[in-house]
Amino acid sequence: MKRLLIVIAPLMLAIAGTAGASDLPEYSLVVKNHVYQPSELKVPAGTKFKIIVHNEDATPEEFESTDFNREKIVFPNSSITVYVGPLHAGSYVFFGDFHRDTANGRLIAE
Ligand SMILES: [Cu+2]
Repeated sequence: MKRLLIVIAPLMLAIAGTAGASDLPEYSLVVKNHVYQPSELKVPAGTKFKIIVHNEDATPEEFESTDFNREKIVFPNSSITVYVGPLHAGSYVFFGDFHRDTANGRLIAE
C-alpha cells in the first residue's frame, strides 16, 4: 500500500500504451468475504494476459503480488483490470493486502 502513489502513474501509462490489450486472454477473480475465488488460477506461460478482479465485499481490498510485482486497490463492488506477464512457467503467489489472513491465492503459469 505504501508504494501506491508511486505505482499508479507508471501503471496508467503502461495500460494506455498496451497495444491490442482487448485481445489479451482474460481471467477473472472474485473477492468475496475477503477470500479469492478461485484461489488458484491457471494462466498461460510466455504471454501477456489480463486479470479482472471484482470485489464483492463492502470494504476495499488491495490485489497484490510481490511474485509478479503488482499492487492495485479494488473498491467495494468494483472491478479492476491487471495486466500480467509474460511469465515463466511456475507458481506465483498473490494476496489481498488488507486481509492477508484470508485473501490468498496463486497463479499457475503453464
Ligand atoms: Cu500493499
